[in-house]
Amino acid sequence: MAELRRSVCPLDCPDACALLVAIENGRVTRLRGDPEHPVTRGFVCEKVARYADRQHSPERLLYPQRRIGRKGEGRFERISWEAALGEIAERLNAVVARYGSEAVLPYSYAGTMGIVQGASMDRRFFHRLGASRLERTICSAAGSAALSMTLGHRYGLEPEQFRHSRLVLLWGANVLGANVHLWPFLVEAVRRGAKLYTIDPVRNRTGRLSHRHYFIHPGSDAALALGMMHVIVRERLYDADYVERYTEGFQALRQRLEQYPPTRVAKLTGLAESEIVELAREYATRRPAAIRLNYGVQRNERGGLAVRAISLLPALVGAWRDVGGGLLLSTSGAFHLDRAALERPDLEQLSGLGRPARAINMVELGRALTELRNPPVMALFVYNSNPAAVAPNQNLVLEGLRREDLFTVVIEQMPTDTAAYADILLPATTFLEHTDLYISYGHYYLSLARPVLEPPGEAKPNAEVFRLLAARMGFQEPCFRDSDEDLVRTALASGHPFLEGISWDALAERGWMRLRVAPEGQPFQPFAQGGFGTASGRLDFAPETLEYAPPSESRLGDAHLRARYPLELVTPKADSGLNSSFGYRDSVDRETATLAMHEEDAALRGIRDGDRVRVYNARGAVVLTARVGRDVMRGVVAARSVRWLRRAPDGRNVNALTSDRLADLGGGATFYSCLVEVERCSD
Ligand SMILES: Nc1nc2c(c(=O)[nH]1)N[C@H]1C(S)=C(S)[C@@H](COP(=O)(O)OP(=O)(O)OC[C@H]3O[C@@H](n4cnc5c(=O)[nH]c(N)nc54)[C@H](O)[C@@H]3O)O[C@H]1N2
Ligand SMILES: Nc1nc2c(c(=O)[nH]1)N[C@H]1C(S)=C(S)[C@@H](COP(=O)(O)OP(=O)(O)OC[C@H]3O[C@@H](n4cnc5c(=O)[nH]c(N)nc54)[C@H](O)[C@@H]3O)O[C@H]1N2
Ligand SMILES: [Mo]
Repeated sequence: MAELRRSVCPLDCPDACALLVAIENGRVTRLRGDPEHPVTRGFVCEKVARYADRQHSPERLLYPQRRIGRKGEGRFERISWEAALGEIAERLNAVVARYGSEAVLPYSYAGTMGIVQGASMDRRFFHRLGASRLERTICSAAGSAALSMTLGHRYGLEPEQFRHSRLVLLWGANVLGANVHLWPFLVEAVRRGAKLYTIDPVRNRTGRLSHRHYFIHPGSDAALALGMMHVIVRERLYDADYVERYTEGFQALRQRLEQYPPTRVAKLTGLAESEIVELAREYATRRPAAIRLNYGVQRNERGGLAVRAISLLPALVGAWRDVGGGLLLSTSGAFHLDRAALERPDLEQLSGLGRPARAINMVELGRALTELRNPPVMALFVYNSNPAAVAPNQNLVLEGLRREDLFTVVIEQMPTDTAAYADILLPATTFLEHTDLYISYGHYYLSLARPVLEPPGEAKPNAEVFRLLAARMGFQEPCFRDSDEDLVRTALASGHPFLEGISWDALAERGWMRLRVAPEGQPFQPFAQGGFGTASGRLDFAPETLEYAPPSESRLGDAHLRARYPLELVTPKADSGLNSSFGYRDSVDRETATLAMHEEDAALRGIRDGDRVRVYNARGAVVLTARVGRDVMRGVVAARSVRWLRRAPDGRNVNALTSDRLADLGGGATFYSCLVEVERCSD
């Protein structure tokens, strides 16, 4: 008889689903969505429904191992936890003694979204050690910074309220692929007469199901938003009352907008003039109007500005007033956990460094490993991430990982491309085997998951690994003895009103709870009456910052570069994958092995559908299979990410092409500002 247990999907996805897991004889037999959860609504995506293949995979890492082959080769011998921890402590001590504590670099991202296994004991450990601090910028940094500047809060329209919208702009948002639990609300809205428009350089499944698709050149969204504002102001379609009451800088904005007439914006974005005008009119007059903005728009050199400009639109037209109006990029800023108590940055004072540790931007990992001095990075500690596959400028990253004098520890569940470079490889538990607390960046529910299975072999939760290591390093502070439950209780004790009534006990009983963002049963309307989190409480149009220029790496950018590499490459998320987490599956490998090309661009190069093509630029090259058609705009090529290197015949994925240049805000990544050329493979 199968037993049904509660859990929570830990993956890096806005949906943070509440799960019901059927278990029989210690194995997962079925995994489905909690029908009572207002956003999960009883279903899970296809990739998680199949999670048992990962949970019970014969490839799972079960024991600590020591490298015996060359770096990258993936040959290891089994060792005990005792030996592994002893060796790590010894090597870390040696590095610290010779080079100083900043020669140690942690590298982690969102393999799990859980705060216990993702950002608690690990952070304490590295702060206490005085390691270099990692700036976790690879995904959303530019957009987050922009949202903080503009709205002052990193949250927005509640997903459940999209059902009341009458116009929804899906702006750089592949909802069906990467945020599927918003879809039922959109379907409901459409049934009531809503229009659904997509704005994207790629027409994906979501675009094909929308009423209208606007192709836009990567990195030009700020120009489109400014062009729409130009039309809205010129035609007096803005909400003068909202603007007057809750914003500032409008008069200067008017002047700034004169620079963005539709004629100019059409050239910058690739939309037709008439499309810009119509879109602006419709956006300003159909109410409620919602924008689902996703991080696709900000993974480029002008990504910060794009999010800044787009997030001004709802204030200009007063969309925040309506239930079902406004904008959603992220909800994560509403989860006011006590991060300082969890991560204890104050422990750095005990490290002997005598000043704040230096910060290293994770986007620049390749440079950090190959160019950084005083001190160089001599020990790298990777967990919850797979940088060999996901980080940009891959050839430089791999060069760094190959360094013989670099001591690398990787904590992993699976034999990833990064794991193959480890000196010591440690086995991690999955979300079904450990405790964690989960926030969401797509809704307002907080969830707790307890273990539902025993860990296989000798796998351990990240927090436990860092507890053991802290003891080995002689860190005496009591905080290194906190249990996972202690950590969750600490996180919840911030005293913020949104967390009122949410406790370990309540969560342990129910599994998930809505934040107290609004009274029960009532919609959360964050900015209906202003209430922006800015210093003045008003939204500042700050027009002096709204100066758009095309990305240097784009068809209108650096002339020398675009002459050699005329095509703009975007590498958005695979529908079947989750970054590189399911890269072992054939379905993911197939989806990430193709390059979508416009038929005219293909014809110019003698490329036909199904041809093997070499995509290249000055940073590297990768071989993919061409899919020729009209799903991307002319001048743009698109490949889904992220493929496992060891499954690719040439041992590289699209990140061999992508740039480690930083975005205009927040030190964000610019994966989608990437010029390439494509040629047919000769054989
Ligand atoms: N199935 C699946 N789901 C996922 C993930 C996954 O890998 N697979 N990854 C998760 C992660 S890490 C994240 S951050 C989230 C959010 O993920 P997002 O960042 O929103 O997803 P992407 O697919 O990268 O980008 C969304 C869309 O933006 C488009 N785009 C790219 N450049 C531009 C541009 O300059 N302008 C405009 N308008 N559009 C552009 C892409 O073509 C794509 O359709 O999704 C999560 N969910
Ligand atoms: N070309 C291109 N590159 C991209 C992107 C893109 O759109 N295009 N997207 C970027 C974005 S948005 C993101 S967020 C990053 C994602 O980059 P990462 O956060 O590195 O995501 P994953 O590739 O899914 O790797 C997560 C790893 O963590 C492991 N893991 C999961 N749970 C645990 C755990 O509890 N403990 C330990 N120790 N390990 C665990 C998984 O097995 C997996 O190998 O990739 C970026 N890279
Ligand atoms: Mo991400």
